Amino acid sequence: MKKTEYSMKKQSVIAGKAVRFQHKTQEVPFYHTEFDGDVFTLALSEETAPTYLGGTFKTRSDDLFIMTYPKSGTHWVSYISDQIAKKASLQRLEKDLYIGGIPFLDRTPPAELASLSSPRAMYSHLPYRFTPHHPTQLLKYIVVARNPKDVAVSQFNFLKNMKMFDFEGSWDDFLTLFMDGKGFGGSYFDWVLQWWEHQNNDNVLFITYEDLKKDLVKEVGMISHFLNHSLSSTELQEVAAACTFEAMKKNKIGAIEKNKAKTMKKDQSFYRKGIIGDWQNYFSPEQTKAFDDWCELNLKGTGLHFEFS
Ligand code: PPS
Repeated sequence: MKKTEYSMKKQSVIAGKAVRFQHKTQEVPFYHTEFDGDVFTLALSEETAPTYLGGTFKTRSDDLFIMTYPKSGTHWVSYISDQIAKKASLQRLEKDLYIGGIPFLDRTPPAELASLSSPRAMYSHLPYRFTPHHPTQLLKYIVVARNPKDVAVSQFNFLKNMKMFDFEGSWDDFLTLFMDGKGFGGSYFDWVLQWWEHQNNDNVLFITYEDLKKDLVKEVGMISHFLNHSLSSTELQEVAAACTFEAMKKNKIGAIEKNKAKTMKKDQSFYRKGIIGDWQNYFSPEQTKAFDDWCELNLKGTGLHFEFS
């Protein structure tokens, strides 16, 4: 495959820095963005990249950002936040590309986000350094992390099954890409550890996919407390019931699932398995050993631990 075969041949410039949008290259064989010589395997658009990579997004003091490395629970926590907001009588505009009333920051034109009423909530895969911050506004961030083995498996299936990404490689090819920091979202550990450093900040709630799976009602309670909405225990149960894997799949939550005949390859659902430990069906013993060593190297001394089953 020639390097430029799938290039959209579009280029824009942010403060003298080149941004290229490419579907596939030999190095990263699925849709990605190049900025200032770095590869960002992010779903930015030509319209949004200058604002987010250029750091010019106009925040509001009551903004909420739901931050995830892709395939870590974005839809889940966005929809939980949306359901909590509804219980707290917050009216948000619902659009086809949103999860409930929550837009995807990375692909939503900044002018559209500026037109939304406060308090806004947005979800994003941007790494810490490109996430909108403000020196005095106490913006809120819910950060969702998932164990990297299940993230890799979930991403592999997503990239293969989404028409837009059209990844044609094998599981072995993908795992090499992922461990090289070229999965969708870039380097997994850079992403997670940069947020983990801020996990004790008052305006950051760091939660895990595995904890959500273990006790959804408890985590819904933590999220609503963080958002300053006091819901009754019945309301918490109702939100949790609306946000199970089965309920979200049945109700086709999110644009990808809603439009799955267009977005996904034949017979695939965005809501694939929704479990902890599917990695065991993909990793060979050698891959498990190499991946465990890689995790140990990256997590050593950080205090961050993951549950893999
Ligand atoms: S994306 O594309 O980055 O927005 O994907 P994201 O939403 O982060 O992650 C998708 C995976 O989360 C699973 N999922 C859930 N698991 C449990 N409960 C609920 N309610 C839920 N909603 C989504 C989804 O099935 C994907 O994981 P896999 O392992 O592929 O099934």
